[in-house]
Amino acid sequence: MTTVRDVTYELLRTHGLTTVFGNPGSNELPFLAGMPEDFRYVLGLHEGAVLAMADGYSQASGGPALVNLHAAAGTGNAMGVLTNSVYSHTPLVVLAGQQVRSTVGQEVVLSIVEPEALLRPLVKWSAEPACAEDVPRVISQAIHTATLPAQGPVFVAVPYDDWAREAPEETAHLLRRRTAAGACLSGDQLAELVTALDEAASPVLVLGPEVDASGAYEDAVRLAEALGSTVWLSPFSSRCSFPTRHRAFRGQLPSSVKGVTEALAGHDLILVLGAPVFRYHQFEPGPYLAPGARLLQVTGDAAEATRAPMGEAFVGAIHDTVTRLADGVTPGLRPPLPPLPDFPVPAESNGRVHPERLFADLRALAPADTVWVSETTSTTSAFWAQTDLREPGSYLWPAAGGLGFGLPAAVGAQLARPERQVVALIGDGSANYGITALWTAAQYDIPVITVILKNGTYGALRWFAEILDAGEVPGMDVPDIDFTLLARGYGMNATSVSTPEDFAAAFKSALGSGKPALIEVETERTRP
Ligand code: TZD
Ligand code: CA
Repeated sequence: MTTVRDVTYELLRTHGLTTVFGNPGSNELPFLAGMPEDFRYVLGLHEGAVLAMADGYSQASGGPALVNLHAAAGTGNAMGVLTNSVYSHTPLVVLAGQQVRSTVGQEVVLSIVEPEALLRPLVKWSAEPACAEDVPRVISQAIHTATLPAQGPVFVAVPYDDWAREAPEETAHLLRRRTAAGACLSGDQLAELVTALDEAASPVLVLGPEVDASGAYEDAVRLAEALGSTVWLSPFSSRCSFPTRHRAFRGQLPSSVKGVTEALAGHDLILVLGAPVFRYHQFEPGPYLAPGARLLQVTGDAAEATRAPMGEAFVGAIHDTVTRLADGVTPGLRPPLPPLPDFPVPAESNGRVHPERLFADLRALAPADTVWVSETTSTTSAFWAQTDLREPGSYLWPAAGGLGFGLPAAVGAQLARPERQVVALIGDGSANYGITALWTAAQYDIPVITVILKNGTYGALRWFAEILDAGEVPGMDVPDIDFTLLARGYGMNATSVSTPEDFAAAFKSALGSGKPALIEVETERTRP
């Protein structure tokens, strides 16, 4: 007899979903028991870490990732970091174990009440199959829904007595199903964009995470060079879609209305590719656009197009659009841009390492194709000033600012990309939300290097409190945490340093070891 479970594993296999990120409970045991040998189960000790590991894995691999969580409690634990997956458009297929079908209505212990509602509005789609026979089809639907544009997380709750039921023969069709999306801009739409770009006196590109995620990074460089335009990353961009030392690169846009408008002043045409318009954060009102500026947005996500407060939006595949624009615009209309100035000289380190110095040193110490996963909130300016990212897929950041992403996402990214070194840059506040992922890295021997920037405080919040003129605020500091003890407790090598020289030695030794390692660095306080 072929069971619902047999067909489901076969289905997961056909979609390449043979890595399961999970944390188990009784409801999940019938699915997990006797997992086929070609599957690998990656255990995380807290569901936030499980989900963020899967997210990092998915973003680094470019494909969907499978998550298995326990009932409502385990699923709920993952919700905080799931806020990021929504805005990074990460195709996560989250399965949770539901209680025995006939008992759910009684709300027996571990039943998920209203499973469709549990993760709303974060998931793109959620379901509990209407009967056991429909489980494989619903999971198939979930995978296709997560991976068709605009990609995003989905949720399915499966009653645990369903797995052993006989699968109807017709479910075999699911194994051969495919779905494909082809919505590219029409020739007329593209011509309109090309004309606008050619006729603009001073166009500027604003690139969002979708450019890097869709594989359009190199074409974005071609487009910028053909246009002779400058390039910004969109505010709060969760990926880096352009080489940061290219002469066209101007950095990441600030996150307030006023800041964005000022940064883009003087451009008559703003072309936003693969980003919302805009992901503002800091409330600093002002005009959305400078007088005379025209804003055109291209995005693969219709919701990003419709909710923007200004501009003209086109909804279509980003990679295709960037390629055709790079081919279509008239090159050489504008004078070449001057080269970038040298890196700024980092501030002095006195007794503690200044973040600018740390990032400058890392630029020299780490391989050029390092994948940086950053969750260190008061050091963003220092990072962009000192960093030299020159490859696609070099940077991940929590897309909704939900902390607890960075440390586990780096573990997942390193698992997905063993050929590239992954370095996590994590604040001593942020580290605690996802700290248990150190154990997974150690147990599965995933050689990620975690650098903890220890300034003893929630630095970004201190800065924000000043901006809001909030006066004294409780709960701003996080003194007396020894991350080397925590890391060793989870089975990982760890060192603590307070000078650039000791950091360099520790980092080289971590790189050479091929083992996961944590380096705690006593850092100076700075502003975002
Ligand atoms: N909880 C969660 C899950 N996400 C959040 N974004 C916050 C709380 C609030 N928060 C921020 O937005 S930044 C920040 C907090 C607590 C401080 C992080 O401190 P850090 O980094 O040590 O990681 P810095 O460089 O000292 O700011
Ligand atoms: Ca801190």
